[in-house]
Amino acid sequence: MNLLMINIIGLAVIALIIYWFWIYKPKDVQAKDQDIIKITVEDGVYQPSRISVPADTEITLEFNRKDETPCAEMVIFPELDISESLPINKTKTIKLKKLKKGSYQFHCQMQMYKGELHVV
Ligand SMILES: [Cu+2]
Repeated sequence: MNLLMINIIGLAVIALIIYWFWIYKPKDVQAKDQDIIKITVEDGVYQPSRISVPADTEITLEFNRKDETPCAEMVIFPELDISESLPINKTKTIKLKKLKKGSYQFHCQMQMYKGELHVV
């Protein structure tokens, strides 16, 4: 493999990383009052990772962790004082209180997994 090829591959990898971390924005999933939103924890992403919630409604999140790496073990909602460990291949239910308008992040302890609640 010559040097030019290596450079091109290197640039492609950098472009992919930039796309993944800064440009790629999945669409919001719309939740209604009393909805249960199932979130799969796998391959470095929460699926779905962006959830739109009407203000003053109560929804429940059900996390299903498939990623066995310790990275995925915790889910933390810093603004909501929620910090829960996620068992592997089991459902972890987190019932959210009524929220005021705003954005609330959730992530694993290293912030590799990231998600956001949009309360509107
Ligand atoms: Cu992590």
